[in-house]
Amino acid sequence: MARILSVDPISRIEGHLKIETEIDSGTVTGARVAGNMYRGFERMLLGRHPVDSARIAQRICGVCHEVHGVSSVMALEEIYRVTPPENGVVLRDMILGLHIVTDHMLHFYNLCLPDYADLSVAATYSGNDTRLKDIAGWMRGSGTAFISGAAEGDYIKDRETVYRLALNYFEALKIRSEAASGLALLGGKVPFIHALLPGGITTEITADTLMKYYHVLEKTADFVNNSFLPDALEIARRYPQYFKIGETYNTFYAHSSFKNSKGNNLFNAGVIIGGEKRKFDYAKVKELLSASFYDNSGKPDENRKGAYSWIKAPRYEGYPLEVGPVARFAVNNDAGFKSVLSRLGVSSITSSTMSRIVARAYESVILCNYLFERSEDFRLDEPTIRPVDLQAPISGQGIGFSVAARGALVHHITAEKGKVTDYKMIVPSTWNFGPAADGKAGVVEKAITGTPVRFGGEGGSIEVGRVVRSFDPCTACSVH
Ligand code: NFE
Repeated sequence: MARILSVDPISRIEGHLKIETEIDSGTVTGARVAGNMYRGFERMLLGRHPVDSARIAQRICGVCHEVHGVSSVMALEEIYRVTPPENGVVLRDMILGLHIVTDHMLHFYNLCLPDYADLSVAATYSGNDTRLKDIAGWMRGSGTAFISGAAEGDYIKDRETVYRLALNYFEALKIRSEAASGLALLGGKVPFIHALLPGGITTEITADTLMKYYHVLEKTADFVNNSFLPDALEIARRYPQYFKIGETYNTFYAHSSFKNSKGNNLFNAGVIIGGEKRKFDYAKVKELLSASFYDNSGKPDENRKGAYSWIKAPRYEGYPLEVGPVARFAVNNDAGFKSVLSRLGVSSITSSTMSRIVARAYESVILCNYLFERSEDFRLDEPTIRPVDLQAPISGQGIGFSVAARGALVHHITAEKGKVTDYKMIVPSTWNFGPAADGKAGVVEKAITGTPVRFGGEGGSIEVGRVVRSFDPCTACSVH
């Protein structure tokens, strides 16, 4: 007989997400994913001067604030009809790229790794390594969830591996914090960069600033190459079954991003449906509301019949699409990622729990390489901004097609005489975590369905947790 397993809220993610699964004979036969909060940023921006949006919209999320600033500023630049000087674009790329790498590190080590490794084993360390002694002492003393409360499951427990992973868990936090100071040097502050304006970046960049950025980039790249990618590959080798678990519709969507000085993109835009690549056409995107707590005009309606989530359901010509690093690689049929997968015995870029985990680590490697090159394009004697009148009573429409760690991001601003009259964001986690619509399950709902469940008591099923967390959920963003 089928049983219902409900986890609310699911831990180690951003925001409040409820996962409800129906399990029959040890397999998930149906799933509902519900965003359980409302933010209202699109409504909050109405009536304000459009320039305010690049500051306010960053507050959507404490994890990926920069991305909302950049997308918003790109939309504003269309309204102002201004193109930033090359230095302004280089700085944005340097900010976005380093942010995405450290966001991927946070996901892998601090949010997702406890699904695979029993880090509490590190509490038993009794050797002479002072760093491990510190970690063991802290774990034994604090009674954290490392020691108790983890869901039942098939975890890595061999000491040497856990010791290494536990060290890297903490090292990742340190590197992320140093990288944040590198981002603050370029963006004025972190979180919530305030140097981002339509026309470029206001920060005064000196040779010293660039050296400091370069220094944190080197440290980050060193960690990514020598720890992050090897650790992600180790998890992939130990859990190969997860290349077959967590598959979505294999429909993908990505924007172009990270141009170099020769005008080539690291990632090109596109949509993949039925294995075919198509040109992305924004007019084909619709947010469906039948299972979301909004009325047909988009106003919040907590009593809507049939609704179960505060997340809307974006569709492209009716198709739910997966976004994120795997989507970026799939749309670009990326040879490097295919070669990484083939060394793991996987013959093509397809959606799965483990392909998402490996994609983030590999993307971090290529982003670091890109950032070394990109920072060379900065010219100390040239401007970083083409200033505009920030109080001008501007009118018009602008759309910022940008990139975030979790996928393609759109900020769409309509303004009339210096006031926002409509603000629409189509956000990565909305694509992945949106509910069912028109009889089609949402992307993550589809991924969870079919998951074999061996463990699954009161704390939830570790297998379902692995599938859900492989998308790096951000409910704060998804409900914006
Ligand atoms: Ni709040 Fe975000 C990213 C955006 S997720 S983390 O990456 O945009 O939708």
